[in-house]
Amino acid sequence: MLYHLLYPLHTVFSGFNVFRYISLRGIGATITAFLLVVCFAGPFIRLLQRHQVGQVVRDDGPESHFSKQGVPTMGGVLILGGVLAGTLLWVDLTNIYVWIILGITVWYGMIGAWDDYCKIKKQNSRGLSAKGKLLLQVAGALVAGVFIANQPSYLTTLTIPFFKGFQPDLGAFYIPFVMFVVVGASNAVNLTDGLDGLATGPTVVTSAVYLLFSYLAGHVGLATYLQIPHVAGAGEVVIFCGALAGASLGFLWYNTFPAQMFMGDVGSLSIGGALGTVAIVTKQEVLLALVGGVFVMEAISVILQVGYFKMSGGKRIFLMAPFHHHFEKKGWVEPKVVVRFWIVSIVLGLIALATLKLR
Ligand code: 57M
Repeated sequence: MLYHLLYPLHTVFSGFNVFRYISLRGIGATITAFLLVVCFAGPFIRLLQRHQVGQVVRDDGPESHFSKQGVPTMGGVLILGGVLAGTLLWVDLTNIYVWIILGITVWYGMIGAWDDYCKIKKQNSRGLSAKGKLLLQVAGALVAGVFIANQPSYLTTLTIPFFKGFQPDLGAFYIPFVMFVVVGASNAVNLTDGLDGLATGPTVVTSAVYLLFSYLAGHVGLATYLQIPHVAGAGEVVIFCGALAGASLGFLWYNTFPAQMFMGDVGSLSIGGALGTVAIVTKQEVLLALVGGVFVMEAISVILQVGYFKMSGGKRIFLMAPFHHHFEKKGWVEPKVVVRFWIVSIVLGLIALATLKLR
Protein backbone atom coordinates (compact mmCIF):
# COMPACT_ATOMS: atom_id res chain seq x y z
CA MET A 1 0.00 0.00 0.00
CA LEU A 2 2.77 2.42 0.96
CA TYR A 3 4.35 1.75 -2.42
CA HIS A 4 1.24 3.06 -4.17
CA LEU A 5 0.62 5.93 -1.76
CA LEU A 6 4.13 7.32 -1.27
CA TYR A 7 6.28 6.40 -4.28
CA PRO A 8 4.22 8.60 -6.69
CA LEU A 9 4.95 11.54 -4.36
CA HIS A 10 8.70 11.29 -5.06
CA THR A 11 8.25 14.04 -7.65
CA VAL A 12 7.21 16.32 -4.80
CA PHE A 13 9.56 14.94 -2.14
CA SER A 14 12.49 12.99 -3.60
CA GLY A 15 12.95 11.06 -0.35
CA PHE A 16 9.87 8.97 -1.22
CA ASN A 17 11.89 7.53 -4.09
CA VAL A 18 13.13 4.91 -1.61
CA PHE A 19 9.73 3.18 -1.73
CA ARG A 20 10.69 1.99 -5.20
CA TYR A 21 13.40 -0.24 -3.73
CA ILE A 22 12.39 -3.85 -3.05
CA SER A 23 15.19 -4.17 -0.48
CA LEU A 24 13.83 -1.34 1.65
CA ARG A 25 10.25 -2.58 1.40
CA GLY A 26 11.43 -6.09 2.29
CA ILE A 27 13.08 -4.79 5.46
CA GLY A 28 9.99 -2.71 6.21
CA ALA A 29 7.74 -5.76 5.88
CA THR A 30 10.03 -7.85 8.11
CA ILE A 31 10.13 -5.28 10.90
CA THR A 32 6.41 -4.48 10.60
CA ALA A 33 5.41 -8.16 10.87
CA PHE A 34 7.85 -8.77 13.74
CA LEU A 35 6.63 -5.79 15.78
CA LEU A 36 2.95 -6.52 15.18
CA VAL A 37 3.31 -10.16 16.34
CA VAL A 38 5.42 -9.26 19.39
CA CYS A 39 3.13 -6.40 20.42
CA PHE A 40 -0.13 -8.31 20.01
CA ALA A 41 1.09 -11.70 21.33
CA GLY A 42 0.40 -10.87 25.00
CA PRO A 43 -3.23 -9.80 24.50
CA PHE A 44 -3.71 -12.66 22.00
CA ILE A 45 -2.48 -15.27 24.49
CA ARG A 46 -4.87 -13.87 27.11
CA LEU A 47 -7.70 -14.03 24.54
CA LEU A 48 -6.91 -17.68 23.80
CA GLN A 49 -6.81 -18.47 27.53
CA ARG A 50 -10.11 -16.67 28.12
CA HIS A 51 -11.76 -18.77 25.40
CA GLN A 52 -10.07 -22.01 26.55
CA VAL A 53 -8.30 -22.42 23.19
CA GLY A 54 -5.78 -24.81 24.74
CA GLN A 55 -3.75 -27.68 23.32
CA VAL A 56 -5.14 -31.18 23.61
CA VAL A 57 -2.07 -33.40 24.07
CA ARG A 58 -2.11 -36.99 22.80
CA ASP A 59 -1.87 -39.56 25.56
CA ASP A 60 0.44 -41.84 23.58
CA GLY A 61 3.28 -39.38 23.29
CA PRO A 62 6.36 -38.66 25.36
CA GLU A 63 5.49 -38.12 29.03
CA SER A 64 7.34 -34.81 28.90
CA HIS A 65 4.50 -33.51 26.73
CA PHE A 66 1.70 -34.20 29.17
CA SER A 67 2.47 -30.96 31.01
CA LYS A 68 1.75 -29.12 27.75
CA GLN A 69 -1.96 -29.83 28.00
CA GLY A 70 -3.87 -26.55 27.76
CA VAL A 71 -1.03 -24.42 26.37
CA PRO A 72 -2.75 -21.76 24.23
CA THR A 73 -2.73 -22.87 20.59
CA MET A 74 -3.80 -21.42 17.22
CA GLY A 75 -1.05 -18.81 17.58
CA GLY A 76 -0.79 -19.22 13.83
CA VAL A 77 -3.63 -16.71 13.57
CA LEU A 78 -1.22 -14.12 14.94
CA ILE A 79 1.49 -15.18 12.48
CA LEU A 80 -0.95 -14.90 9.57
CA GLY A 81 -2.04 -11.47 10.80
CA GLY A 82 1.56 -10.27 10.86
CA VAL A 83 2.30 -11.76 7.44
CA LEU A 84 -0.79 -10.24 5.82
CA ALA A 85 -0.32 -6.80 7.42
CA GLY A 86 3.41 -6.69 6.68
CA THR A 87 2.93 -7.82 3.08
CA LEU A 88 -0.07 -5.66 2.18
CA LEU A 89 1.51 -2.56 3.73
CA TRP A 90 4.74 -2.76 1.72
CA VAL A 91 4.11 -4.81 -1.46
CA ASP A 92 3.19 -3.72 -4.97
CA LEU A 93 -0.48 -4.76 -4.79
CA THR A 94 -0.64 -5.35 -8.54
CA ASN A 95 1.75 -8.34 -8.31
CA ILE A 96 -0.12 -11.54 -9.21
CA TYR A 97 2.46 -13.91 -7.66
CA VAL A 98 2.09 -12.31 -4.25
CA TRP A 99 -1.70 -12.70 -4.43
CA ILE A 100 -1.37 -16.38 -5.36
CA ILE A 101 0.99 -16.95 -2.40
CA LEU A 102 -1.33 -15.02 -0.06
CA GLY A 103 -4.27 -17.03 -1.40
CA ILE A 104 -2.61 -20.35 -0.55
CA THR A 105 -1.47 -19.00 2.83
CA VAL A 106 -4.99 -17.96 3.81
CA TRP A 107 -6.69 -21.06 2.35
CA TYR A 108 -4.32 -23.44 4.16
CA GLY A 109 -4.69 -21.32 7.29
CA MET A 110 -8.46 -21.79 7.10
CA ILE A 111 -8.05 -25.56 6.71
CA GLY A 112 -5.74 -25.61 9.73
CA ALA A 113 -8.05 -23.39 11.79
CA TRP A 114 -10.95 -25.74 11.08
CA ASP A 115 -8.77 -28.69 12.14
CA ASP A 116 -7.68 -26.92 15.32
CA TYR A 117 -11.28 -25.95 16.12
CA CYS A 118 -12.44 -29.56 15.71
CA LYS A 119 -9.67 -30.78 18.04
CA ILE A 120 -10.50 -28.20 20.70
CA LYS A 121 -14.27 -28.66 20.36
CA LYS A 122 -14.04 -32.46 20.54
CA GLN A 123 -11.21 -32.24 23.09
CA ASN A 124 -9.16 -34.82 21.19
CA SER A 125 -6.07 -34.62 18.97
CA ARG A 126 -7.77 -36.02 15.86
CA GLY A 127 -9.54 -33.00 14.33
CA LEU A 128 -10.48 -33.02 10.64
CA SER A 129 -10.21 -36.35 8.82
CA ALA A 130 -6.83 -36.82 7.11
CA LYS A 131 -8.61 -37.40 3.77
CA GLY A 132 -10.76 -34.27 4.14
CA LYS A 133 -7.75 -32.12 5.00
CA LEU A 134 -5.75 -33.55 2.09
CA LEU A 135 -8.59 -32.97 -0.39
CA LEU A 136 -8.89 -29.32 0.61
CA GLN A 137 -5.11 -28.88 0.38
CA VAL A 138 -4.95 -30.52 -3.06
CA ALA A 139 -7.80 -28.35 -4.35
CA GLY A 140 -6.03 -25.17 -3.24
CA ALA A 141 -2.72 -26.28 -4.72
CA LEU A 142 -4.42 -27.16 -8.02
CA VAL A 143 -5.87 -23.66 -8.34
CA ALA A 144 -2.51 -22.10 -7.47
CA GLY A 145 -0.72 -24.37 -9.95
CA VAL A 146 -3.06 -23.43 -12.80
CA PHE A 147 -2.68 -19.72 -12.08
CA ILE A 148 1.12 -19.87 -11.81
CA ALA A 149 1.65 -22.07 -14.89
CA ASN A 150 -0.55 -19.75 -16.95
CA GLN A 151 1.36 -16.57 -16.17
CA PRO A 152 2.58 -15.24 -19.57
CA SER A 153 6.33 -15.41 -18.98
CA TYR A 154 6.33 -18.31 -16.50
CA LEU A 155 8.35 -21.40 -17.59
CA THR A 156 7.17 -24.90 -16.64
CA THR A 157 10.76 -26.10 -16.55
CA LEU A 158 12.40 -27.64 -13.49
CA THR A 159 15.51 -26.03 -11.98
CA ILE A 160 17.91 -28.74 -10.83
CA PRO A 161 20.63 -27.61 -8.39
CA PHE A 162 24.23 -28.00 -9.71
CA PHE A 163 23.02 -28.66 -13.29
CA LYS A 164 22.71 -25.38 -15.18
CA GLY A 165 22.03 -26.78 -18.60
CA PHE A 166 19.51 -29.44 -17.52
CA GLN A 167 16.11 -27.79 -17.08
CA PRO A 168 13.48 -30.34 -18.15
CA ASP A 169 10.15 -28.88 -19.25
CA LEU A 170 7.35 -30.68 -17.38
CA GLY A 171 4.66 -29.06 -19.55
CA ALA A 172 1.17 -29.99 -18.26
CA PHE A 173 2.78 -32.21 -15.61
CA TYR A 174 4.06 -29.06 -13.93
CA ILE A 175 0.69 -28.55 -12.26
CA PRO A 176 0.66 -31.97 -10.48
CA PHE A 177 4.26 -31.19 -9.51
CA VAL A 178 3.15 -27.88 -7.98
CA MET A 179 0.47 -29.75 -6.04
CA PHE A 180 3.03 -32.25 -4.74
CA VAL A 181 5.41 -29.48 -3.58
CA VAL A 182 2.77 -27.27 -1.94
CA VAL A 183 0.80 -30.06 -0.23
CA GLY A 184 4.01 -31.89 0.72
CA ALA A 185 5.61 -28.79 2.23
CA SER A 186 2.44 -28.00 4.17
CA ASN A 187 2.24 -31.45 5.76
CA ALA A 188 5.98 -31.61 6.38
CA VAL A 189 5.87 -28.39 8.43
CA ASN A 190 2.80 -29.71 10.20
CA LEU A 191 4.63 -32.88 11.27
CA THR A 192 7.70 -30.88 12.31
CA ASP A 193 5.72 -28.64 14.64
CA GLY A 194 5.95 -31.02 17.59
CA LEU A 195 8.45 -29.32 19.93
CA ASP A 196 8.73 -25.74 21.22
CA GLY A 197 10.12 -23.59 18.39
CA LEU A 198 11.03 -26.61 16.27
CA ALA A 199 9.04 -25.57 13.19
CA THR A 200 9.43 -21.83 13.77
CA GLY A 201 13.22 -21.77 13.55
CA PRO A 202 13.54 -23.49 10.16
CA THR A 203 10.64 -21.33 8.92
CA VAL A 204 12.71 -18.21 9.61
CA VAL A 205 15.73 -19.75 7.86
CA THR A 206 13.75 -20.94 4.82
CA SER A 207 11.94 -17.60 4.50
CA ALA A 208 15.27 -15.73 4.62
CA VAL A 209 16.87 -17.96 1.95
CA TYR A 210 13.85 -17.65 -0.33
CA LEU A 211 13.80 -13.90 0.26
CA LEU A 212 17.20 -13.85 -1.43
CA PHE A 213 16.13 -16.30 -4.15
CA SER A 214 13.11 -14.08 -4.88
CA TYR A 215 15.30 -11.01 -5.24
CA LEU A 216 17.74 -12.81 -7.57
CA ALA A 217 15.01 -14.42 -9.70
CA GLY A 218 13.24 -11.10 -10.11
CA HIS A 219 16.43 -9.26 -11.13
CA VAL A 220 17.13 -9.98 -14.80
CA GLY A 221 20.81 -9.00 -14.57
CA LEU A 222 21.59 -11.11 -11.51
CA ALA A 223 19.47 -14.04 -12.74
CA THR A 224 21.34 -14.03 -16.03
CA TYR A 225 24.74 -13.76 -14.30
CA LEU A 226 23.90 -16.66 -11.94
CA GLN A 227 22.23 -18.55 -14.78
CA ILE A 228 19.04 -19.13 -12.77
CA PRO A 229 15.56 -18.67 -14.28
CA HIS A 230 14.44 -15.02 -14.41
CA VAL A 231 10.84 -14.69 -13.19
CA ALA A 232 9.53 -11.23 -14.01
CA GLY A 233 7.72 -9.92 -10.93
CA ALA A 234 9.24 -12.44 -8.50
CA GLY A 235 11.10 -9.59 -6.79
CA GLU A 236 7.93 -8.58 -4.94
CA VAL A 237 7.92 -12.01 -3.25
CA VAL A 238 10.84 -10.58 -1.21
CA ILE A 239 8.26 -8.55 0.72
CA PHE A 240 6.16 -11.64 1.51
CA CYS A 241 9.24 -13.66 2.59
CA GLY A 242 10.36 -10.78 4.79
CA ALA A 243 6.95 -10.57 6.43
CA LEU A 244 6.92 -14.35 6.99
CA ALA A 245 10.42 -14.29 8.50
CA GLY A 246 9.53 -11.31 10.70
CA ALA A 247 6.23 -12.75 11.88
CA SER A 248 7.87 -16.12 12.62
CA LEU A 249 10.67 -14.43 14.59
CA GLY A 250 8.07 -12.52 16.58
CA PHE A 251 6.15 -15.75 17.23
CA LEU A 252 9.37 -17.52 18.25
CA TRP A 253 9.71 -15.00 21.08
CA TYR A 254 6.71 -16.77 22.70
CA ASN A 255 7.05 -20.23 21.14
CA THR A 256 10.56 -20.94 22.36
CA PHE A 257 10.93 -23.38 25.26
CA PRO A 258 8.93 -23.41 27.46
CA ALA A 259 6.32 -22.32 24.89
CA GLN A 260 3.68 -19.85 25.98
CA MET A 261 1.80 -20.51 22.75
CA PHE A 262 1.67 -23.10 19.93
CA MET A 263 0.97 -22.12 16.34
CA GLY A 264 -1.60 -24.86 15.73
CA ASP A 265 -2.40 -26.36 12.35
CA VAL A 266 -3.60 -22.89 11.32
CA GLY A 267 0.05 -21.88 11.48
CA SER A 268 1.91 -25.01 10.36
CA LEU A 269 -0.28 -25.81 7.34
CA SER A 270 -0.29 -22.20 6.11
CA ILE A 271 3.45 -21.71 6.59
CA GLY A 272 4.24 -24.92 4.71
CA GLY A 273 1.82 -24.08 1.90
CA ALA A 274 3.30 -20.60 1.62
CA LEU A 275 6.91 -21.85 1.48
CA GLY A 276 5.99 -24.45 -1.15
CA THR A 277 4.30 -21.82 -3.31
CA VAL A 278 7.22 -19.39 -2.92
CA ALA A 279 9.61 -22.16 -4.04
CA ILE A 280 7.47 -22.71 -7.15
CA VAL A 281 7.13 -19.01 -8.01
CA THR A 282 10.88 -18.37 -7.66
CA LYS A 283 11.62 -21.54 -9.70
CA GLN A 284 13.77 -22.98 -6.94
CA GLU A 285 11.39 -25.90 -6.39
CA VAL A 286 13.84 -28.79 -5.97
CA LEU A 287 16.10 -26.70 -3.71
CA LEU A 288 13.24 -26.49 -1.18
CA ALA A 289 14.04 -30.10 -0.29
CA LEU A 290 17.50 -28.89 0.78
CA VAL A 291 16.64 -25.55 2.37
CA GLY A 292 13.66 -27.15 4.13
CA GLY A 293 15.65 -30.30 4.81
CA VAL A 294 14.53 -30.44 8.45
CA PHE A 295 10.89 -30.51 7.30
CA VAL A 296 11.70 -33.16 4.69
CA MET A 297 13.64 -35.27 7.22
CA GLU A 298 10.71 -35.19 9.65
CA ALA A 299 8.19 -36.19 6.99
CA ILE A 300 10.39 -39.00 5.66
CA SER A 301 10.89 -40.34 9.20
CA VAL A 302 7.11 -40.66 9.54
CA ILE A 303 6.70 -42.31 6.13
CA LEU A 304 9.46 -44.83 6.92
CA GLN A 305 8.21 -45.47 10.47
CA VAL A 306 4.55 -45.95 9.52
CA GLY A 307 5.45 -48.02 6.43
CA TYR A 308 7.83 -50.31 8.32
CA PHE A 309 5.43 -50.49 11.28
CA LYS A 310 2.68 -51.79 8.98
CA MET A 311 4.95 -54.10 6.93
CA SER A 312 6.70 -55.62 9.95
CA GLY A 313 3.60 -56.07 12.10
CA GLY A 314 4.49 -53.42 14.66
CA LYS A 315 8.29 -53.06 14.54
CA ARG A 316 9.80 -49.57 14.50
CA ILE A 317 12.84 -48.03 12.78
CA PHE A 318 12.94 -45.07 15.17
CA LEU A 319 12.07 -45.04 18.87
CA MET A 320 9.21 -42.74 17.78
CA ALA A 321 8.34 -40.66 14.73
CA PRO A 322 8.57 -37.87 13.75
CA PHE A 323 12.33 -37.81 14.11
CA HIS A 324 12.37 -35.23 16.93
CA HIS A 325 10.52 -37.67 19.21
CA HIS A 326 13.23 -40.26 18.55
CA PHE A 327 15.82 -38.00 20.19
CA GLU A 328 13.45 -37.19 23.05
CA LYS A 329 13.11 -40.93 23.66
CA LYS A 330 16.92 -41.19 23.62
CA GLY A 331 16.94 -38.76 26.55
CA TRP A 332 17.78 -35.46 24.84
CA VAL A 333 15.98 -32.60 26.59
CA GLU A 334 13.57 -30.67 24.35
CA PRO A 335 15.66 -27.47 23.91
CA LYS A 336 18.68 -29.55 22.89
CA VAL A 337 16.68 -31.30 20.16
CA VAL A 338 15.23 -27.99 18.94
CA VAL A 339 18.45 -25.96 18.81
CA ARG A 340 20.34 -28.79 17.11
CA PHE A 341 17.60 -29.01 14.46
CA TRP A 342 17.89 -25.22 14.04
CA ILE A 343 21.67 -25.61 13.49
CA VAL A 344 21.03 -28.25 10.81
CA SER A 345 18.49 -25.93 9.18
CA ILE A 346 20.98 -23.04 9.06
CA VAL A 347 23.73 -25.23 7.58
CA LEU A 348 21.34 -26.57 4.92
CA GLY A 349 20.31 -23.01 4.09
CA LEU A 350 23.93 -22.01 3.60
CA ILE A 351 24.59 -25.03 1.35
CA ALA A 352 21.51 -24.11 -0.70
CA LEU A 353 22.84 -20.58 -1.18
CA ALA A 354 26.22 -22.03 -2.20
CA THR A 355 24.54 -23.97 -5.03
CA LEU A 356 23.91 -20.63 -6.73
CA LYS A 357 27.62 -20.49 -7.51
CA LEU A 358 28.31 -24.23 -7.64
CA ARG A 359 26.61 -24.85 -10.97
C1 57M B 1 1.26 -32.69 13.88
N1 57M B 1 1.30 -32.13 16.16
C2 57M B 1 1.94 -32.30 17.44
C3 57M B 1 0.35 -28.00 18.15
C4 57M B 1 1.08 -27.60 16.90
C5 57M B 1 1.27 -40.41 11.56
C6 57M B 1 1.78 -39.63 12.73
C7 57M B 1 3.25 -39.47 12.72
C8 57M B 1 1.09 -38.25 12.76
C9 57M B 1 1.64 -37.40 13.87
C10 57M B 1 0.71 -36.26 14.12
O1 57M B 1 -0.32 -36.45 14.67
N2 57M B 1 1.17 -35.07 13.76
C11 57M B 1 0.36 -33.89 13.91
C12 57M B 1 2.08 -32.66 15.08
C13 57M B 1 1.22 -31.51 18.53
O2 57M B 1 1.30 -30.12 18.16
C14 57M B 1 0.09 -29.49 17.85
O3 57M B 1 -0.11 -29.59 16.43
C15 57M B 1 0.26 -28.33 15.84
C16 57M B 1 1.07 -28.57 14.60
N3 57M B 1 0.34 -29.39 13.68
O4 57M B 1 1.06 -26.19 16.70
O5 57M B 1 -0.86 -27.29 18.23
C17 57M B 1 1.97 -31.69 19.84
O6 57M B 1 3.32 -31.29 19.64
C18 57M B 1 3.80 -30.66 20.82
N4 57M B 1 4.25 -29.29 20.49
C19 57M B 1 5.15 -28.69 21.34
N5 57M B 1 5.57 -27.43 21.05
C20 57M B 1 5.14 -26.72 19.94
O7 57M B 1 5.56 -25.56 19.71
O8 57M B 1 5.57 -29.29 22.33
C21 57M B 1 3.79 -28.64 19.39
C22 57M B 1 4.23 -27.37 19.08
C23 57M B 1 1.44 -30.83 20.95
C24 57M B 1 2.66 -30.68 21.84
O9 57M B 1 2.77 -31.84 22.65
O10 57M B 1 0.37 -31.48 21.59
C25 57M B 1 1.97 -33.77 17.75
O11 57M B 1 3.06 -34.30 17.97
O12 57M B 1 0.88 -34.36 17.75
N6 57M B 1 1.75 -38.15 15.09
C26 57M B 1 2.72 -37.89 15.87
O13 57M B 1 3.52 -37.02 15.66
C27 57M B 1 2.90 -38.87 17.03
N7 57M B 1 3.79 -39.92 16.55
C28 57M B 1 3.37 -41.18 16.39
O14 57M B 1 2.24 -41.51 16.55
N8 57M B 1 4.36 -42.03 16.03
C29 57M B 1 4.09 -43.46 15.92
C30 57M B 1 3.61 -43.79 14.49
C31 57M B 1 4.38 -42.97 13.47
C32 57M B 1 3.70 -45.26 14.18
C33 57M B 1 5.40 -44.16 16.21
O15 57M B 1 6.45 -43.59 15.94
O16 57M B 1 5.34 -45.26 16.76
C34 57M B 1 3.62 -38.24 18.19
N9 57M B 1 3.05 -36.98 18.63
C35 57M B 1 2.45 -36.86 19.87
N10 57M B 1 2.19 -37.86 20.60
N11 57M B 1 2.12 -35.64 20.37
C36 57M B 1 3.60 -39.28 19.29
C37 57M B 1 2.35 -39.20 20.06
